[in-house]
Amino acid sequence: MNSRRSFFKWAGLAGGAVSALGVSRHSLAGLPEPVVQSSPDTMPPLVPNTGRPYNPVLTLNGWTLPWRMNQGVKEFHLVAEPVVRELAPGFEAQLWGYNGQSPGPTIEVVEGDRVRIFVTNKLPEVTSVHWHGQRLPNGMDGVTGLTQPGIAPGKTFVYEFEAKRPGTFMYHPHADEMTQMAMGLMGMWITHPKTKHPLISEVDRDFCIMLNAYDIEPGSRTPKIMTMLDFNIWTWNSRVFPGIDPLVVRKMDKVRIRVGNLTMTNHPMHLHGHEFTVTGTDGGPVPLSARWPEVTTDVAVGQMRQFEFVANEEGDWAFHCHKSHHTMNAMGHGVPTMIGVDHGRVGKLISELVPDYMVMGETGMHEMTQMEMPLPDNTISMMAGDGPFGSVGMGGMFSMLKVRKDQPRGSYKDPGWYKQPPGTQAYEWKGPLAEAPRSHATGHGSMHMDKPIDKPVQVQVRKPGTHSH
Ligand SMILES: [Cu+2]
Repeated sequence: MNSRRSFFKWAGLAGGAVSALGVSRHSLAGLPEPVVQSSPDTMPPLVPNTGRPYNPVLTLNGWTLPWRMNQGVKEFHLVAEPVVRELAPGFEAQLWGYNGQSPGPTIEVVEGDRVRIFVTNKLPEVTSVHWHGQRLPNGMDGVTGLTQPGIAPGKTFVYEFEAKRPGTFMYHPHADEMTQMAMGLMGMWITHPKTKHPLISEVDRDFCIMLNAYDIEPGSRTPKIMTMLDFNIWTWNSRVFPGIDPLVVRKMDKVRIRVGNLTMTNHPMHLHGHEFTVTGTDGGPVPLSARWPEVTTDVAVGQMRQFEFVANEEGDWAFHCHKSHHTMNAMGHGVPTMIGVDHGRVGKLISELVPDYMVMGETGMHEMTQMEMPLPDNTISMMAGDGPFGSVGMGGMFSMLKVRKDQPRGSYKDPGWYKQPPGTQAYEWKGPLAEAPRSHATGHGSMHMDKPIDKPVQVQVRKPGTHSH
């Protein structure tokens, strides 16, 4: 078996930007040459041509790490290193990642595979890799200080174990986790079943999304690592909308979406237009008797979920985290609520002190989606993304499921905007509007009032201190 050659070939397959120079120079006794990805584009699924066959996943705005077979062992090489990640066009961050990107490449293996992973540390401090959710020998669990010494800068450690159970997993450091995860060191791991599994469906499309979050001040490039909860950049695979690729499927495709959460909060993942079933959790496939249909499923911190559905409704369907602050980008945080505030006088008074003061948010925040406001360099407006009918008003953890009947099988090419059949779109009512009857009667409470209220009372509530950085 000529695994070195196929390794090289796959490196090429995984996208033009992958560099695997020098792979052939190394003998199988040496380290596999690390494969590096310089592009944030979604790479096509990496179809295996050595080892057991399986149906590969698609990592949105990500890629799968090629391997080499070495006497029956699948060998991977991860390099932990500083990377520049494009979070969306025009918005870059200095993160820590693996093999050129954050998150690191998805690792795909098959149940029963013997796996050997070389981990080289090019960070300025010790690291380790914990294989989140796996059954493995204690000494391979990657907890610095507890199961192994930390991997010092410049050193390479070897992890080796059998991928015992099929499912969706993650990998991340277990060394100065607060810093290293806030900087983007993480990745997904998929173990495919080795034979037909009664609880694991064969699907036409299998998507992978890692939920991560950063706190990056508008105009800067490096995440703040001390942040505990107040992150301002909510990402899928270290991308924000409109930088997240759509999930493109053919009508009637069976679709699986795998989600892992390494942020510091939970994310209710919500799909429009379809019901899905959670078919797998951290612990593996869910028994059939324990499954129920949903349109939103919560993914808590440190959890993995996989859910499935048949894409039988054509259209461009929103798919997003349902926490509305998580579908906004950096500029949307730390802005006071201004709804109902008469800016006329306030604005004038403030502009005397602050010449560039800008009135905003009086009628809500939608106006900000279109705002022609000078942004600091290297950031993105809080809610962006134009659809066929104007601004989508979304950022962060948002994308679309694009279902088309004429999408070629296996093609992930963006088909453009859905053309709604005539008569199937919400429309403006142009007829007369009747005044709705309103009741002005005092309600019946269990305790009567001494003196009836003769005019409406308005209450102004001012919260102590606004929430800003
Ligand atoms: Cu969320």
